[in-house]
Amino acid sequence: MLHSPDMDLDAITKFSGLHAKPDGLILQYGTAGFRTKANCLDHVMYRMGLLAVLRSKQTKSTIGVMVTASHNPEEDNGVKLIDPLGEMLAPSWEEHATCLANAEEQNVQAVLTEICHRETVNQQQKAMIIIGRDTRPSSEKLSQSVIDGVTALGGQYHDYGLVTTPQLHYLVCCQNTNEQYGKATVEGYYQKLSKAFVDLTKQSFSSGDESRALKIDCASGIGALKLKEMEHYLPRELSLHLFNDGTKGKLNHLCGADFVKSHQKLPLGIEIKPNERCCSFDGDADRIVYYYNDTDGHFHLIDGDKIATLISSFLKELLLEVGENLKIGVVQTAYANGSSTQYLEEIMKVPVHCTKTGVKHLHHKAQEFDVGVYFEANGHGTVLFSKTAETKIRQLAKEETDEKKRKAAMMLENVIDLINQTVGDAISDMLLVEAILALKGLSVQQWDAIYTDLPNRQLKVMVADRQVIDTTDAERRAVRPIGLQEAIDDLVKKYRSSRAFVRPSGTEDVVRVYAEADSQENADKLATEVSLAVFQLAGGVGERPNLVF
Ligand code: 16G
Ligand code: MG
Repeated sequence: MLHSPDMDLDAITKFSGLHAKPDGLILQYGTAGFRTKANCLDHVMYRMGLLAVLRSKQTKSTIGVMVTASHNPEEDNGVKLIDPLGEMLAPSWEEHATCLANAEEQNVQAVLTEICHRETVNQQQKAMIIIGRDTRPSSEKLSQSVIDGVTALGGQYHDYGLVTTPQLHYLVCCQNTNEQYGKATVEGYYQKLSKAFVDLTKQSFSSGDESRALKIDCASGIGALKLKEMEHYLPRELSLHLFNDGTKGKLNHLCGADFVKSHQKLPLGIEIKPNERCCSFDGDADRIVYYYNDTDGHFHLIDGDKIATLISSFLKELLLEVGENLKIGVVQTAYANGSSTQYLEEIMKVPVHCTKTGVKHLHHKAQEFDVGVYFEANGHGTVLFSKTAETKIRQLAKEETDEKKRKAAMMLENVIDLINQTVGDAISDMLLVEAILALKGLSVQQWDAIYTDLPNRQLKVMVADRQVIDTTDAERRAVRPIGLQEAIDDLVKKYRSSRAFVRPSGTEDVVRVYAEADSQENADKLATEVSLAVFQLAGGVGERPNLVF
């Protein structure tokens, strides 16, 4: 076995004993890091502290560690590592993370040594880790375990304490770009975003527009704390009313973006009048959905697809005015409503691409465009500008003599500074949406009316082993088990404007089923029939799916 002479093995072992792994517990670094009940995670936190040090040494950069379980129940927790430019951890390191988290106590050292060897980690290199956490009661102690891991391997750290997930991504990026991306403080984040927002909205707010009210359900999470801090930086014309602000109520319980999206109804704890514009954040403020109630009391959801459509049509207009042949593209997943894809492709004439579920896949694809807009229907998304596009836009904003063109470039420059390009960010997305609505003078109903969502239904099916389902074509078709796709194809044929797909969840032990059709009744029927096919062909357990709507 190889030894890394400079790793303080005694220190690792000593601390490791204080953060013992429960026997037999196996966890996976999934689409969003490790996630499970908070009381099973102490050893994982400690070990992710160790791993972050190795990753920092290898990349010679600051690495982030975020303690959160996002939209999961308050009793859960989780952890994810953030790579140098604020991106998700590289896939090969996800594997190391899984290996290290699952190693039995006596093998921890060997696994660390193996990772150092495989990744040629230079032990002499300094390591710097920055740490953040959400508002869960368990988060403070768990982030202390991360710190124990970092210090056991001689790494330095800065604990930012309570921050949103996207803020930590921002901070990592700032640290590794010599603060070119922004000042590496939470205040720096507020300053950068609010300045861009003020500049972008200057013309609309100064034209005597009355105050624009927005009601925000903060999921009783970190978003509330951070919005309260940020409010002082924002113009008074944007009046934010916070609900579920964490002073009472349980995190994510009957509220938050995930609840609103999946139940398609108002969160608890918010009071709204007809046609008032509202939005919900999730527990770590990296997702946002909008909604309103009409005068008949009907609830209308404006999900990630509609946010992407609003943003991309605004950007496309500006890009046309700038006229530099900068290409815009939209990236979605199979969950994107069929109407949104059709609208983007056929009416807006914007190329649309579909990737597998999970931010890292969308992010990766969006990097192929000059301007890549990516959003999941669940409200996670952002806009990426290529270096070339950014340079060009900043140059035009400064030097262009054609007034109209320069103004468009300046607005694009404001968008570049306003949008968090490291990851989807509820706060930054909200400010961009609010700016666009103000500039365009659009009401929430007018925005909603861009296109009509096809009725849809999502269901879960319990199976003995969800990995028996294998998919292709960005999860839109099942290749295993044999016969399942044919069964789905036959069912889809029975309904108009219909579509359905199944995929194993990356975060829960279930198979997810999605169906869309011309009416809610048909979408419900199709989803149920497809669930039954999964149950029969993929080893369903427990109760057989049946129509319950
Ligand atoms: C995670 C992903 C999210 C995805 C969701 C799907 C990140 C940061 N988050 O929350 O993008 O939509 O998983 O969950 O990548 P599922 O696999 O259980 O359907
Ligand atoms: Mg989240």
